[in-house]
Amino acid sequence: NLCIVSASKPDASYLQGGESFFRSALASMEAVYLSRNPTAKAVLELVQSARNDQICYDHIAFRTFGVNGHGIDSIASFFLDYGYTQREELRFPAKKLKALWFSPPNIPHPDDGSGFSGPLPRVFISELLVDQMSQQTQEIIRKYTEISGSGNKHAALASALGSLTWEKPLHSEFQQLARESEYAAWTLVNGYAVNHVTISVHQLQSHLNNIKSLNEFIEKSGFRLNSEGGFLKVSPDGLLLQSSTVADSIPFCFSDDVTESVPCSYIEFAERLVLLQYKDLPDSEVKEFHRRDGFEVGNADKIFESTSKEQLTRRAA
Ligand code: OOG
Ligand code: NI
Repeated sequence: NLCIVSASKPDASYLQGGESFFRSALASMEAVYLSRNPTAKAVLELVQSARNDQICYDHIAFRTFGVNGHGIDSIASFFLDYGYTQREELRFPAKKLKALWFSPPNIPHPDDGSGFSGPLPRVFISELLVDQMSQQTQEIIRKYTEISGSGNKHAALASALGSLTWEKPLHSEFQQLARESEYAAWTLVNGYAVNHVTISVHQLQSHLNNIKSLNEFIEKSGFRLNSEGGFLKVSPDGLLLQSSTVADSIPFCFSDDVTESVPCSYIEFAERLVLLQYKDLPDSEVKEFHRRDGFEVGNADKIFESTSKEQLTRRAA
């Protein structure tokens, strides 16, 4: 039936022809991320070297300004065009944020692929509820999103290039945003840059394939974990375990020539345990879909703090 076929949503076969393009775009986003975030790069190398291991990404995350088409949709459209499916919404009223996550198309992947050559990751995209900010903060955000013109239509390109779609702000504008929402200040200077990638802990082959060992290993190696609500974040059902490093920071030259160090990105770790109904499956038969899927508001709320001043300036324990 032609009608149904033409109206149907892009599926795995739609991705196939464009798959290598899609994966190279992700690889460019990752290259920008690794070049700006020495901790993320070093952690990936260390975890990989533990047993010449391949690393699967559980998810990749972006932040946006929820105003005039610059919100979640701006970067989500790229993933939707390549076969991703929109899933649940998460709300963070105190932080004035909302988020959506997207699951990847179900396509065969090479067994030996690491990073973005392996299984495609979930995507987690959040947006600042700009309307709920103070007048002063809204004006700054609207100024930069407006001068970016159609920048919101090219969010994925901006992320792959490592460019902002708007001009650099004044230092005082960054400070105004930071006082009210550290998320807003982060987004103003990082734009569509990858906020973090997340290592899929249970998919590691080494002894680091449980999050407690991995956390110990990360700390022993001299990296700092986000301590908000405890190093380990556990979902109420006990099946989604997450932790993250404290973000790196990078000198940023504001448009008034003030240079100050600003937070950039971090790396996260997620272990998804096998769902109760599959608990008797032999280990060798457990696939990703037998495990806890999705995200958890309580975990995410604390992981957002990985770029906060409080975490960045925390004294090493
Ligand atoms: C996202 C924080 C939440 C998760 O996996 O729940 C998150 C952010 O910092 O932008 O990554
Ligand atoms: Ni995350």
